[in-house]
Amino acid sequence: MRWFGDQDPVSLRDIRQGGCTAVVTALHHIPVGEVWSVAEICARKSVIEKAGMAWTVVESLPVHEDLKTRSGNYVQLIENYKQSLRNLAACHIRVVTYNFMPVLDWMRTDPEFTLPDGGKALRFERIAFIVFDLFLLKRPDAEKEYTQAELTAAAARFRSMSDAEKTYLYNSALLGLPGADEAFTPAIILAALKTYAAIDAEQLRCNLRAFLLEIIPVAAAAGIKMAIHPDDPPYPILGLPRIVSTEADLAFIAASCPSPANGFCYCTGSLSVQPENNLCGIIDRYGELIHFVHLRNTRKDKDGNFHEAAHLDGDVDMYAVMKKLITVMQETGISLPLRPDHGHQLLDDLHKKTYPGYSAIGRLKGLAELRGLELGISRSM
Ligand code: DNO
Repeated sequence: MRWFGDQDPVSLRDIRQGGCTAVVTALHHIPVGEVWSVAEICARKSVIEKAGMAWTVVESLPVHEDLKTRSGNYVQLIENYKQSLRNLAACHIRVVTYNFMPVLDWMRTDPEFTLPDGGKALRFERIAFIVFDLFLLKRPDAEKEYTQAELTAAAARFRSMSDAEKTYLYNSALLGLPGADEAFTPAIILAALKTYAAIDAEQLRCNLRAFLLEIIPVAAAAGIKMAIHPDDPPYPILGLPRIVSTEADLAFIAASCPSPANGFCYCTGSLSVQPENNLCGIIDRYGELIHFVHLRNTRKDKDGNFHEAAHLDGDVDMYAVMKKLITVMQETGISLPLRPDHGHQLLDDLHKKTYPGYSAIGRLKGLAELRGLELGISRSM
């Protein structure tokens, strides 16, 4: 399971009681772009080991915006990134997750969508997102990206919303901004978006390729496998290009710097929202480059809305995915680190404030279901 460090309301003891043998974490207190020193990495590692588990995967070693835009201080930032990789390797950490999403990480419009059983899930509602874009953020020219029917529906929705609902939507949409505890004003966000004014998908791809050509050889030499996380949701938003959304994107990344170290975080929740992605086909074609697995389910509708469904429910055929992953593990002889990605807020979770998606009980339910599925399939193969 993922652990956010000492300030995470879900403790290492909770995680261990869930049956985990390892945690996925990051040095969230170190500002993005600074080197992760051996001392800091070792300190975190020993806290986890004292709790009876191992630190096997970094999620994430964040990529500074200047590296994505290849501007400002990017030359030094690349050196820092390489040094962090070497330091992680010196501490025997072998898998590093990262993403290349401009400005934002994930995006939802409602982190407390109530399910029929009273549990809560993360949801993306397209019209609410358009309301955020047009009327709360007031992004210049945003209306050009939506259909007339969507614009009309968004205007009607905005008129019907109370001030409290508007504030809730605004805050929800910004939860996926790195450092989201800070107060992000529309002016700050619009300024960040503006840094991509001259960067289209093609340019961002070139920047990613340049980044890979620099860091992958260092990772490979140090014995680290890099795992790029797909875009969530997997399409452009707020006028920003997104280039890790489809299988074609994965093919571009793999071909940009061919190396076993240049791999993927296979996130079923993110990839499944793009209807063109064939999740089992991706494992067939890229199984050997999958270094880390996020298992999460989604339920989407024809209007572009989706919510996070229970791990064995939803549009992802988790049985088929798990079977393919087990086959890859048997063929390669490598046990892939796998975690339940997100979970509903259930039972006592409903009275606690955790990182959105990272409740204790909801994730444990997902983990238990996934482990049962894995054991059942592998015993029968
Ligand atoms: C959300 C996560 C992402 C992921 C990063 C990886 O819950 O899946 O924030 O950690 O995109 O860099």
